[in-house]
Amino acid sequence: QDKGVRSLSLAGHVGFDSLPDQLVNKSICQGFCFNILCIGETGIGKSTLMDTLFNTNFENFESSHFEPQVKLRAQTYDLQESNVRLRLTVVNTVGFGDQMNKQESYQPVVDYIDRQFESYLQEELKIKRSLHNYHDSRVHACLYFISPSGHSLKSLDLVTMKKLDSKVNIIPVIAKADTISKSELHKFKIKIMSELVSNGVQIYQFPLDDETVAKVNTTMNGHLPFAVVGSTEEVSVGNKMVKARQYPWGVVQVENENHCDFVKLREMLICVNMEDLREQTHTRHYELYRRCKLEEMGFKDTDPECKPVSLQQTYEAKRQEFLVELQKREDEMRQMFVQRVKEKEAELKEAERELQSRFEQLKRLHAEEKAALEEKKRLLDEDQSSFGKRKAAAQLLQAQSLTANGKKDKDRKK
Ligand SMILES: Nc1nc2c(ncn2[C@@H]2O[C@H](COP(=O)(O)OP(=O)(O)OP(=O)(O)O)[C@@H](O)[C@H]2O)c(=O)[nH]1
Ligand SMILES: [Mg+2]
Repeated sequence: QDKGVRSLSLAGHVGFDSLPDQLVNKSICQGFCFNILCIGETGIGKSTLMDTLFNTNFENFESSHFEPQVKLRAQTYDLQESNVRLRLTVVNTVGFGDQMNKQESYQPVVDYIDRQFESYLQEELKIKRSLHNYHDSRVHACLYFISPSGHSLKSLDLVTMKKLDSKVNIIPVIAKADTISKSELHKFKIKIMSELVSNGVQIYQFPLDDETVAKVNTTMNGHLPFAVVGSTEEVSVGNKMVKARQYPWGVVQVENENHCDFVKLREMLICVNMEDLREQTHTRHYELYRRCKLEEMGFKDTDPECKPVSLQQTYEAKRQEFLVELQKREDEMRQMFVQRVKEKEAELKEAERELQSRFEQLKRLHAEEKAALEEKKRLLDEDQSSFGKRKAAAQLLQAQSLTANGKKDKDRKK
């Protein structure tokens, strides 16, 4: 008992003993929401079991074995039983186990579950939140359908359940349990449980903290995984019509506990532990997701010296950190810019120098060529003038010889 708090007895009726009833009325008024995820290979009996469990006909789409990747199909229904309204979402895997690669099978399932947590978290973080009329799509129960091989779990089963056990309440069921003999089934159940334990897979345990159901839950924990049979077909047994599967050699009654564990599953999933499944989803699985997500974003409850840190402080610290980082980046960019300008300048200078030297070289070449040409011209001029002189001398000589010959002729005639 708290210090400073005293217990008093009441002298007469006050009325707060109606609080539980107020709670019940409010809940009934609000209605309930429950989301089931069925994981299992194509054609293992997921849809049939859901129809059998809820005594209705959900829309069923048969899938092919040739889906390129696993998809999740979610459908939501409003159901009512007496005055209680239930918004039920059934999510089915489509094409699960038909992929070559195991990761391709389980990853879409993991992503789906995380997406539902994420959208709840986003709603919670809003300034104007409306969680009271928010459609909560977080998965409350995951029925994992094990194929009735009688042998052992497939590695895909183990890997998938291991990936999911911290995110969702896993309830393993052996599907189509009418296809396996009683003694084989017994051994198969033991084998499955020991494989789950040795691989550290945590499946959902029916809770024992509520005294009123502790006994039945303890017994039921010992019957896991439930071996189920689904059928919406009615067969007459004695003078009653019962859900059953009829074979040439006999009838398997769905709701007969000597035939299978269907009734146990319905009791545990719907009648006894639905609220616990909802609660565990919120307080365990969602809480873990939320914590990891907020820590990833840098929020903490305490500083390194274990003193409490408020959201405001964390925000301020983050903001400061961000500003410092921004300043650093800006400086870096400025420096880089200066460096680049310098480099470019040096490049340009180098190019200029190169051009200048090319120009000088060309000028020199040109001058040399010019000088050579001038020399040639001079030589030519010289040649020309000496030729002229020689020509004049020759003409003179010719003229002289002509006059001399003329004289001789005259002399001869004479
Ligand atoms: N023997 C036996 N057959 C079953 C059982 N449940 C369903 N089936 C049959 O298995 C076939 C497939 O059942 P569905 O319920 O459509 O299987 P599903 O897993 O929903 O299939 P997909 O949605 O296509 O992946 C049908 O022919 C059912 O009649 C069962 O408990 N035992
Ligand atoms: Mg189906």
